[in-house]
Amino acid sequence: MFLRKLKSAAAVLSLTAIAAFTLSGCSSNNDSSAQADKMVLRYAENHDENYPTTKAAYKFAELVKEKTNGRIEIEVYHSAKLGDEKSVIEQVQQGDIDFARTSLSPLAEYDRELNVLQLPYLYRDKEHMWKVLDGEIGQNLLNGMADKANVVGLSWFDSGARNFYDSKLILNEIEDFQNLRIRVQESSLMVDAVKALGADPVPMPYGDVTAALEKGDIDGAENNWPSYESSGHYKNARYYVVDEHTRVPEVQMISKKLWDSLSESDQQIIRECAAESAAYEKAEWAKSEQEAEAKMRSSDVTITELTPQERQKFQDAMSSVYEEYGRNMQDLITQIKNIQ
Ligand code: GTR
Repeated sequence: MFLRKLKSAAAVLSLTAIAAFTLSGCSSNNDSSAQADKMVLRYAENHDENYPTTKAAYKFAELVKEKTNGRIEIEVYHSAKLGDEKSVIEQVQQGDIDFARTSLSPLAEYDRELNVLQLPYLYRDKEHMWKVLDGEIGQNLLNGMADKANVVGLSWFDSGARNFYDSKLILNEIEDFQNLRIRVQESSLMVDAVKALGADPVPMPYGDVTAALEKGDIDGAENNWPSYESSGHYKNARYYVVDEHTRVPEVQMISKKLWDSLSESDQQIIRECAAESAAYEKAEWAKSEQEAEAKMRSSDVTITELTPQERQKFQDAMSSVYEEYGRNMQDLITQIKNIQ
């Protein structure tokens, strides 16, 4: 009910912004029409205000405001104030929310090809992932979102590598996962990946995980260092295994409705600012990843590493995921793996 109210309020706001823009046109630059051209747009982010992706959202808003002389103003709603990721994606698709940053994982439910970028153990390391994202493959997949996911992809953000953690036992080997209730993102690929390890996947929104861990409704979850730390998951799930099973890029996006209504020069500005904010996020990410890891290592969280033999077993267990999600994308997967 609340969400519905929120959605309709959002729709009214966005439509007002678009209407104000459309009615007044965009070619005149005298003061009164610059005022009439003014757009106030909304950007959804699900982390708190100090998280690197949120800082990048603020940077993006600041750059857009600067480059349009204050004509386009973007308000950042962090901490999932506009809803969880799945609902935010749907609101962006409907044009009720103007901009968002979400994980690629839930977005891939609408554009299945994106799953290729989050296949377990796909990249050798961070540099490898960035070569893929910054190259032709990353650009094509970003461009493909407009038709397939009905949102316009603007840029990729870093989100490091994801690791498992739980509250029951130290995770050293694949056998430890048998029947563990592990929360996953609302992503069919992640559901199947966790099943392939012998665990019991529980998809749920990010914002519900802390309470579910506290209540013992789930035994564990998986995420990168900054999310593990900033969400407080570590307070209940004190066993963390550095298995780096996936690297899931974040996506900065704009609603297609809004995009199609913008002038070419505004589109150009938005693209430039998205690229600039992505470079900023990458730097903020690197700092925050190091800090969160150091903080966790100096806390009483028990951190284990996988032996190379065990890592190989995890990788082998993912063959069913590759069969299902890599179907018809064999060439693309090979191309990705071959990028040096
Ligand atoms: C984080 C990501 C969030 C959300 C979360 C999750 O790493 O930044 O947007 O997807 O993971 O696990 O739901």
